[in-house]
Amino acid sequence: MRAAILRNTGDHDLEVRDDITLRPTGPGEVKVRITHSGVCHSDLSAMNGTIPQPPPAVLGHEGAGIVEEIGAGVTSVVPGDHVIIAWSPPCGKCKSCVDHKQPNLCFNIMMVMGGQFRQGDEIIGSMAGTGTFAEYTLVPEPAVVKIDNDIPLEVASLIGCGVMTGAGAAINTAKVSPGSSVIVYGAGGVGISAIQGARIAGAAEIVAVDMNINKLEEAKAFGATHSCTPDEVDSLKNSITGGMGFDYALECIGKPVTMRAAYDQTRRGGTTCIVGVGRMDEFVQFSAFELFFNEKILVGSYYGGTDVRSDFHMLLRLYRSGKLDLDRMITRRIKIDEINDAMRAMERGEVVRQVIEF
Ligand code: PAD
Ligand code: ZN
Ligand code: ZN
Repeated sequence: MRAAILRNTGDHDLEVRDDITLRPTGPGEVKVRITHSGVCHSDLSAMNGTIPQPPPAVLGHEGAGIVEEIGAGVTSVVPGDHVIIAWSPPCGKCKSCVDHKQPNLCFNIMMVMGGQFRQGDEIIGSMAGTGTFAEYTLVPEPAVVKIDNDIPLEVASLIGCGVMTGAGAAINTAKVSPGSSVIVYGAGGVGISAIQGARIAGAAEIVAVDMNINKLEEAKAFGATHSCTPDEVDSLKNSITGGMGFDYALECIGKPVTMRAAYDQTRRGGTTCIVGVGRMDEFVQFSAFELFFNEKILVGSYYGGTDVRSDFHMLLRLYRSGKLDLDRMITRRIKIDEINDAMRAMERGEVVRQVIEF
């Protein structure tokens, strides 16, 4: 089958091959025919080493498709079911899942995912254990969430990462409250989803910040009430918040400079939510005084604080009722052969989401 592989960390291009196979479906596993995969910035970050991903690996982690085959003991899906792939699925039994009620942080399933692809005898890994830049993948049962067959699978694929992450960061992690002011750094797939999450949560003002001016109008179509480039933020802060700062700032880029800016634009006592993924060897500085003095809540958001078993359906209900716009988030539909062009377009900040159609 066809798949896009990262051969070495730092490679500029993925290798699109047509001789990749899957190992046989084992007990508790589900083989999925991937119909659509979104292209998330984290895939690019796996290529350049921002996100550690041992090569060789089939990239892609934002996918949906149709169950092809189930292993012994699988009960939640049957062949023909439509599913969204979850890259951090809950085991449902551990401390994270049960005691802490943070199933997004469960490692038990994630630890055993991956290693499903082969090129000849060579084992090929997969991004976050999922590898959705391939015609088929094989994952443990908790990593598939069954959805209704009438949901377009291209839309469903986006929920697998970017939409769940951004909307979940606003709704679950930051817990944006009605009538509040929100600033979102980055208007890519994750940032646009955070803007939509803030709108759904009832924010009064939502400021989108992006250095790419094409994104500024686009962000307004998804619910931003204002938009600006980074150097124009201070004047909007003054006019919207009287200089106090925003109730919530969500960073959806992954750079130290914008993480620091998000903290600075948060009002005293407000919430700074870091969604973007930066490098392990990059740092954000805070003075030892300001953390106490400002009493800001500084919180990371991993997969939008989601419980995929319920939140995917929550987002799909919002989509069906017209409150979450997913159709217009798809800037471009591509074939797997165009994946490297898609990465370049994302690097240039030209797109909200590109979806690979298999
Ligand atoms: P994207 O590339 O689609 O969007 C990023 C946006 O940021 C683009 O519109 C850029 O123009 C803009 N931008 C870049 N640099 C700057 C800057 N210095 N100032 C202003 N704007 C800038 O990415 P995405 O939306 O797919 O992903 C965004 C981040 O979220 C990225 O770091 C990704 O790895 C991360 C992510 N986190 C999780 C999680 O679980 N926390 C999940 C998925 C993605
Ligand atoms: Zn992602
Ligand atoms: Zn668990």
